[in-house]
Amino acid sequence: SKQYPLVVSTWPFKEAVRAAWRAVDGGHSAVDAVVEGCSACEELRCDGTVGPGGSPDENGETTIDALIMNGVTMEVGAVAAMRFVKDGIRAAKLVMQHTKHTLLVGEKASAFAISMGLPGPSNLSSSDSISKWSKWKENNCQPNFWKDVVPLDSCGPYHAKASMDVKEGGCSTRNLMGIAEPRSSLVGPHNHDTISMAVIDKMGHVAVGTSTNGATYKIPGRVGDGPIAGSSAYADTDVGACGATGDGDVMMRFLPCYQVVESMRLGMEPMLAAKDAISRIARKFPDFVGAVVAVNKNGVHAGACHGWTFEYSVRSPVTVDVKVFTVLP
Ligand code: SD4
Repeated sequence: SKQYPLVVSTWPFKEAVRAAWRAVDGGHSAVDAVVEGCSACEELRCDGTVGPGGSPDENGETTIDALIMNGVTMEVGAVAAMRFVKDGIRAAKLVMQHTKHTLLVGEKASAFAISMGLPGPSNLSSSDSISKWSKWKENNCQPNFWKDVVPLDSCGPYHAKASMDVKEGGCSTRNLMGIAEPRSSLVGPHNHDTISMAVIDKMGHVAVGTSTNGATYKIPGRVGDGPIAGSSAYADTDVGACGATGDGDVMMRFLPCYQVVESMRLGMEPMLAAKDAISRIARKFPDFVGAVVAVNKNGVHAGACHGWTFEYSVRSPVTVDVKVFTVLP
């Protein structure tokens, strides 16, 4: 039997699910409901890792990765490492709606978003992100994302690698435009919680979206799985949808959400498809931390995870308010 409209989201992001539910239950499209849901998380700064003021990079800056996908048309819009604009999912939607591109990055993504009417430029740092970053620096910037580069000084290894980084007093460098920017030392760990949301609307149309600050203390310029279609999310109205969260650097090598949807297309139940996608990654990277939530076009859902306990949220005609499901590794 069909159980939609339906909203499924990574983590217990109940307010976000409620916002998407209000939209889809009110007759709005799956795409619009995804925008409402993810943008609620951005405004609430879910877990301090979505929207403004979340997970700082190793320079202390918060940036945004976001994606939206329409499972009817297979159109995708995404922004990566977007600076100075807080509305990630809305920026992704503008890319999908108004351009023939799929992915815009960095300050050019910010300029696009602002030119299309989103607020900005604004500082995405908060007192939380600044104090988190300061503590991390006091703790010698451990853990970090470097494999084998040794810091030459307190400003980190970039200076040994990139001669265009002109060091200034007080740990700052000049960017490629010759503008001074602050520069910290080393890099960071696995502290992440992404909203990845799937919606089936009353027409049975499927859409997905993702919004995240990416990995905490990432190397500036790092783009995770968030804005990559098939990795953090994927949707095909003929089959279903998938959302992912976790160690994006590893997960994006496997396109787990594409894998989930394609497995379901071949007849796998959501549970098996989710477990299979996770185990493909775990076989190569036994230490990775991550999860996927799968939903088929009838609204049957399941999660799978590795390295942590995962929770996902569901609202459908058969749930009372938002129901949170716990998935053990
Ligand atoms: C990333 N996948 O940028 C994101 C972070 C995340 O749960 O999902 N955290 O790697």
